[in-house]
Amino acid sequence: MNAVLQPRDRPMTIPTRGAAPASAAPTHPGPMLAKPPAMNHVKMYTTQVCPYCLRAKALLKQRGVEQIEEIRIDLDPQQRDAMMSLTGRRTVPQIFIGETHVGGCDDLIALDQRGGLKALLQAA
Ligand SMILES: N[C@@H](CCC(=O)N[C@@H](CS)C(=O)NCC(=O)O)C(=O)O
Repeated sequence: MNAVLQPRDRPMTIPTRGAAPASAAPTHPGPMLAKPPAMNHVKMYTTQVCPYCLRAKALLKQRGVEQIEEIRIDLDPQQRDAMMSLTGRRTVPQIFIGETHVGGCDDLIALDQRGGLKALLQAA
């Protein structure tokens, strides 16, 4: 029995190294370009001269917070009253992350040390 050799019906393609065609480019950004997760809004009642406020802001910045809504109660007595009725406290800073009243600088540091700050900063 003779074997019948069939001609190839289409040219054989040989994979080559080098640049992939543009159509093969990925349509999603790589991990380096991925958007960071959204963060909860941070609001802080402060005064101009306040080492605890500076400490709290520095810690929040270290944890990735880029924007803090700062309410200067030394410039606005009505905001001081609002802060006291919202928090029951008279010292600054008073820090809110999203809807949560964290408290002052010591409370923020304690929350961070028990591992809760990052989670609270992550928007739901
Ligand atoms: N333990 C508080 C201390 C805050 C504090 O003493 N803040 C000062 C300003 S740096 C303040 O508000 N002093 C005014 C007062 O005691 O009435 C914290 O960690 O936030």
